[in-house]
Amino acid sequence: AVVSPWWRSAVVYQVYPRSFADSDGDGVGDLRGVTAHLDHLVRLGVDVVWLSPVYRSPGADNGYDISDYQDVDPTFGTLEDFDELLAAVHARGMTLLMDLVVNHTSDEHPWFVESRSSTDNPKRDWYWWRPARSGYVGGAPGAEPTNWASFFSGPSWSWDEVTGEYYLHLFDRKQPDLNWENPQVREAVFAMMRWWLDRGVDGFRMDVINLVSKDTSLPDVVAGPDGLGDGSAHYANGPRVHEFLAQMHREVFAGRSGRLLTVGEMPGVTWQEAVLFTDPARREVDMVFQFEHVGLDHGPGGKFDPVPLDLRALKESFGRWQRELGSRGWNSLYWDNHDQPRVVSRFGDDGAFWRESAKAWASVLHLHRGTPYVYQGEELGMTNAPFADIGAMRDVESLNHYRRAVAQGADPEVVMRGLRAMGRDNARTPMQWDAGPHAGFSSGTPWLPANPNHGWLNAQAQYEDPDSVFHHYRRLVELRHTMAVVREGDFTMLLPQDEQVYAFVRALGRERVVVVANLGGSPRRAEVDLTGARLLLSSYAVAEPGSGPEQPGGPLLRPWQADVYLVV
Ligand code: TEU
Repeated sequence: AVVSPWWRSAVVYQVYPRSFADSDGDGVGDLRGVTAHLDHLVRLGVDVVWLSPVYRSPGADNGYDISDYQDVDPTFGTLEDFDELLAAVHARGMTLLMDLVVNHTSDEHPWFVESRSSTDNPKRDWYWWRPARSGYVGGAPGAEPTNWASFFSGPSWSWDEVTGEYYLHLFDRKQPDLNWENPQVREAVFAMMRWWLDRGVDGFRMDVINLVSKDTSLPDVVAGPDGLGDGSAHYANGPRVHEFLAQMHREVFAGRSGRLLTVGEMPGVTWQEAVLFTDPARREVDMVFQFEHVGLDHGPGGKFDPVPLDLRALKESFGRWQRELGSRGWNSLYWDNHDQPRVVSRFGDDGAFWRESAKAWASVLHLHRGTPYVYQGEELGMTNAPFADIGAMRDVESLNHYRRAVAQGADPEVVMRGLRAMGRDNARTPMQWDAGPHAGFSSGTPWLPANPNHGWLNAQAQYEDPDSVFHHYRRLVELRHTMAVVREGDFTMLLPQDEQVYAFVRALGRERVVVVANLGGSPRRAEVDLTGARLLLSSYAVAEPGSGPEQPGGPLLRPWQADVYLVV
């Protein structure tokens, strides 16, 4: 029999160090803070820690703009602090993934400083430099070499006075894209990766790694009213991306042993591409981290113009990924991360049914096939934060969007509504450890204020409450660790057309796990045959007559009732 890789039974916990725990009172989380709180992760039972970037960085995108890949930013500590954290993670039987941000660097990285210095600098070709469009004056509107919009608003090219050319940045202007066509760039990246693995890290979460191969002819795209369009057809899953990842595998990972893990974060990846990226025989990455489901509530005006989630669309999407990656590839499972609003606010009910809806979404996610990710605070049911106005926000994506939308005539209150619902700062407020000042995150003034609900929503309170969201997540992790059917079982979606019930079956041999979840605030009958089923886990502490498996026509589920059953 084929032995499945260790990570098929693993759960990943994402730490966003800036907001996790501050050990020195400067208001910013740090590595010693993470080390001091590892026992929280042990209690939860997770296996892998993914650490968002801690490298040296000017902080234009909270560390996703790196100026030195082989050092720790002083706000987070030192390399010695890092080594201590890594040893402490290993001592607890967990592994640690670094965040690998190599589609772009900071504009303050020495490579870019050199590259921008002259057109004949040896590193000129390490980035994407192009002259102004012919017939245009450099720097004038419309002179950009392509009309691709940046992910963070405005054009994806910035004019550089020094040499009179444009450079490409798919994200902020302080995040110039590396030119992976140049073999020296790839060698430099691979050498840096080997350096971290030699230091003892266990793998990488690879930031936007499917954007590294661009169509070198850089074609224009159909543009909107502002003259810019979505260029992703020419840089997402580009012509050489599989070749680059296979080379990375050979030069960085081949021949190494241990519990290694590689995760490709891939906006715009399709399941067809994902099969190629994660088919073990192709030796590219172990799993993809895809975006289809977190785009389903984006409206006609994009992510900051959200529409209500259509549950049938979510089931169609998740069902297709389950089916198509069934035997050949592997997917990540997530609702939250540092780029997404909090799931309980976004898709659940962070008021009356806060507890039940947080648990319901957790159960649905964790019992799919794939590797579940828990983003710090999600295991407590942390919610979106109340941002009074744009002045209270810090995220570059939100600030750029606000500035540009308002400059183009949008109503500031309407723009704020979109940002309050979807802005990334929602996920970046301090981790809520206890009911004390600043939620126990810092003795100083946090860089982003703690959510005022930390008085009742915090880890300390939840450890002591057996019915808490925290203990629900802990039980879900335990189910994955102890039940082969959760790890490996086949997946069948039930009731695909139901607008409020999410139900499915996992099957392995004679064992079946059935999940029946009412993802809405009104009672709902689920027409699922549960004869002989035994309840393993529910979003409600106490059963109610009629809502259980004994009902012949299926249970009448209470609002946000999500039950996990075992049938043997
Ligand atoms: O994000 C990649 C990405 O495509 C989106 O999640 C993006 O951040 C946003 O949602 C656009 O609307 C990764 C990182 O996770 C993110 O924090 C970085 O800002 C980005 O790459 C650039 O490094």
